[in-house]
Amino acid sequence: MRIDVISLFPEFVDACAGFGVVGRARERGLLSMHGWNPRDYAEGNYRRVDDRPFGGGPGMVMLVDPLRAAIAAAREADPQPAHVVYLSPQGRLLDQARVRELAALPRMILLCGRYEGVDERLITAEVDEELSIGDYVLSGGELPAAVLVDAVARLREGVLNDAESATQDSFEADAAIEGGVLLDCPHYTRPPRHALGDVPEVLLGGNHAEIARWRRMQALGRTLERRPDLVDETRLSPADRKLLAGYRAGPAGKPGA
Ligand code: 4FV
Repeated sequence: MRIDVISLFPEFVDACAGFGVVGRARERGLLSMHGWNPRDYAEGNYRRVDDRPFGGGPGMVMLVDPLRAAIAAAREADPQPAHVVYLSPQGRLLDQARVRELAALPRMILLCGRYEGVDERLITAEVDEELSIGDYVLSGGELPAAVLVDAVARLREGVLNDAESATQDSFEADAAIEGGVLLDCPHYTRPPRHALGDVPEVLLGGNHAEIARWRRMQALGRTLERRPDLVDETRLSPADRKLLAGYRAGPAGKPGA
């Protein structure tokens, strides 16, 4: 996969995507990233990339032409068609389902805004999709771009090794449920006994069916407790309804019981 980043601080996203599985994916050529700074395409001695908003109001707005030239340069750098994503609070809220779809693309161009945002005419002309990482305001689109790169890269074939496999993650395939997605179950590792508590016996018993059942019970219980918006309880299967009842029935179902 190729990802081009349009940003006044291209080294920012490049740095964020230089560690761990994403960094390794780049070393192994499973992901390539390229930064384009609109200031390199700005006219005049001051190489302006922003100006005051028409209609007044606080802050500055990013100019059309430097961004348009930077996007054009990124497009021309590779013959593959690019899906252009503008990271902004006005975008659709990013979720794992959309991440999975984007991870299947050969190429993306990520547009990172600064100041109050980007001139609307540039968005209309060049942007295929607006995505938000959450209902809060950041000082720039670089962090959201880095979030998107990380979420997409780890789903690319060969990026995660078996131990790191994504399938068991929250919101992932194994966490799929009739009418929703599940949060992850609790995780434990050595030591089995600790001053802070013991690892649930079921996890030490080696009975994989029992372990899978306990993990699904935990995922169900915690999801309904913490994110009831993620699951439509009325659509649970009889088996999951029984598991949930077990979780709610008391300590037996609770972690560390
Ligand atoms: C944002 C978000 C975000 C808004 C103005 C950058 C900032 C500044 N992007 N999800 N939340 N962007 O806050 O994606 O230009």
